[in-house]
Amino acid sequence: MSVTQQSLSQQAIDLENKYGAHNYHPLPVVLNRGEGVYVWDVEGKKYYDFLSAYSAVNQGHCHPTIINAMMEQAKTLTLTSRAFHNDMLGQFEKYASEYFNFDKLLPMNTGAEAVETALKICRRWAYEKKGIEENEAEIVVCENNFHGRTTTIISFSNDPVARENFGPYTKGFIKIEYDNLEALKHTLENNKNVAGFLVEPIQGEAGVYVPSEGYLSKAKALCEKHNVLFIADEVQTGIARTGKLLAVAYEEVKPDILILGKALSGGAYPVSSVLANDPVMSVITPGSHGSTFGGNPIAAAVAMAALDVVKDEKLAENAYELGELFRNKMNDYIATSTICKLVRGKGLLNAIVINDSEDSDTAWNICLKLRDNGLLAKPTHGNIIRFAPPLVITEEQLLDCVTIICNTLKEFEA
Ligand code: IF1
Repeated sequence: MSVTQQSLSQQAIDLENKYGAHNYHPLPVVLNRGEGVYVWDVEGKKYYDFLSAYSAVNQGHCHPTIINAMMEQAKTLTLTSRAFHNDMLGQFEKYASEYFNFDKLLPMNTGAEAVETALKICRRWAYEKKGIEENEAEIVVCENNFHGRTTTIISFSNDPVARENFGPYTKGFIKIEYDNLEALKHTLENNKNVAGFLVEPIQGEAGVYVPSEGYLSKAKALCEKHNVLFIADEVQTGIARTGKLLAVAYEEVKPDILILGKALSGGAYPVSSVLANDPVMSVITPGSHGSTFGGNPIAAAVAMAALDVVKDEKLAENAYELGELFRNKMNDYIATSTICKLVRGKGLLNAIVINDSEDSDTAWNICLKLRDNGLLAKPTHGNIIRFAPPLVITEEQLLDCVTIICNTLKEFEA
């Protein structure tokens, strides 16, 4: 890398540092192009993307089907607001409702907005259908959850970095241990005001924490018994990421409320949605909820194309098979490794645990070396590295990536 080339990246980083709020600590790499599983930096170096914009780019960067749908729609009609109808929204609502097998869909833009929407639907349902007294509804959530950044959502986070000095916090949430059915059972039996249980089928931010087999289906059964809505946040796990269209499908669970975002647009545009059947969705009435951009024609066109790609290219099947292969290969390496002790995940949502303290910078340094070796990944919670490539990755590419990862880890072996 020459001095002038190096300064291209540095210039971009300096610009962000000077004029942007410092709400992130990105890996020092500046990207300006993406295609499929690859991204390129401003110096022209090519990388495998093993983050996929936190699982938004499941369909691969700049998928032509999605980009064409977006461009065609952008030339025709971009935004009407919901004050008027547009001819795309209904098509998208029908398409996605049938695709995920629900009666109705409510479109929003970001994951956090969709989570907020689900919480509002759940509370209304509690008062209008379940008969909970006004303002008394409680929603059960899990420790180490990640559902977004709004003031209400961080109110039930237990990440001090995400919460500190953003109070006062919203009331009405009960936090229980994740993957603990006894805790859920106890909470439901002792609180008559519980309206819903909000859960990630795999905890992403917590470090790709996969719950015990049977947890989701038994939690769903407990919710049914106590007339409590099971709300699945599949913003990160959904749309084929974990090897099935939805992660809850592994346990044949049908959520009462399903939250989707990220890959619903293939990363091309902010599109999120909440899906539910009529008895739940009917609590939403004109004026009670909305969004200027939610359900706009571009979002509708993009999301239908993005979901088409998932089916046409069998991305769930690919994620399932290559996920197995990835964990097998990593386990082969781990058998004789001291730096890495564990790989876990489902489909192509995986993480390795680095054998060092949570506050060590080893995982960060490994990610810097991975970058130098042509693969981009990001640590989560100090010593965990998440590996989530676009689901369009081929077996040959995946094996190439396993080689990069193992060769990089070798440099850190004691
Ligand atoms: C950030 C993590 C991923 C999510 C689930 C809702 C949302 C998210 C399960 C909100 C968002 C993101 C946002 C991103 C980091 C990131 C993340 F590391 F924090 F956990 F993906 F792994 N539900 N997840 O994972 O969606 O409003 O962002 O569209 O920096 O906040 P959003």
